[in-house]
Amino acid sequence: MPTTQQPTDTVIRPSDEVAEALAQGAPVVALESTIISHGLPQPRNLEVAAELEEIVREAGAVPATIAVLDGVAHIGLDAAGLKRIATEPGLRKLGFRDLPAAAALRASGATTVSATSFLAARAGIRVFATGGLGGVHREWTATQDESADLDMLSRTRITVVCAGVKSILDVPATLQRLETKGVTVAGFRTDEFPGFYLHTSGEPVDWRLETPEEAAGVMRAQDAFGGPETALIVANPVPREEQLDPDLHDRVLAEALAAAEREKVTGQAITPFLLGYLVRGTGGASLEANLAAVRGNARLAGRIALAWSRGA
Ligand code: PSU
Ligand code: MN
Repeated sequence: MPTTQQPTDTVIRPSDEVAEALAQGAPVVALESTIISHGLPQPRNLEVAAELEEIVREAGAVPATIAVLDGVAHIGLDAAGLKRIATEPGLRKLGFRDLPAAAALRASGATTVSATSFLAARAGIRVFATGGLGGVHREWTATQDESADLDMLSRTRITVVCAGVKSILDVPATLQRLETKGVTVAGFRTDEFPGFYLHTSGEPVDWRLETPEEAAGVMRAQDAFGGPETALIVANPVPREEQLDPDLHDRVLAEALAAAEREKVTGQAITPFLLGYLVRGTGGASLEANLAAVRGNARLAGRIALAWSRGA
């Protein structure tokens, strides 16, 4: 039987800077691109893409924004790549399952948490920063819509720093799924699971980490136990003073959910639809809270990557 497997480097390409950092065991932080292409409005999104990379650098790590360009999964984008992600009309949103088709058909797209986690881990990156994870949608009993993020995190050895899961979701159901799937969840300096735009979702979290070194310790323990390659979720809340006003959040989210139902928005389109509705419906306040959360996550991810690279 002839082998049909392509060498990884034809489909996954680290930038020179990322490849060098990984070879030296230097800290690297993966950054997601769907938040840039589908999660944030233009033209702010391009500024944010650059800013997040800068935050990771200031923390002492090398940023690796991940996206698929013309069929190749790039681990680390240059300025032209970032610009394509932020501005290319009709850019696809690629989950893990879309990667083979995108590669074979030379397509381009931004990667979600599921695709980014997979690609980062394949490239040898252990720490990843995003905004809020995908999860179980509120209409799950009717639609069975559960983000592929959760399944991927149950079989990928990566640490994801996030502000919890998006508050448009069914948060308790999502936490339950993470428990069932064996994904380790810890709050960073909090006993409550963050609420993405909000400092807290009101749901408790079992483990609390105080320092990046403690997070790196959990990662080492994951490896020491071996077993299923599960993720570590470090849930890092947006500071209270930068959160979206909870009453405004609840009111506009209810409107957004009603609008999505009326307009029959489903599948991959639902998350960008709801996030976009919230930005407009809160006069941009949700955007500021989202950005504050993502910035904090990029910073903490950089510090965890540094602690991880320094070893025990
Ligand atoms: N975090 C944000 N904004 C986003 C996302 C995360 O602050 O837009 C994206 C991530 O890429 C996540 C995706 O994987 O939303 C979830 O989409 P879905 O619900 O269709 O799986
Ligand atoms: Mn979905």
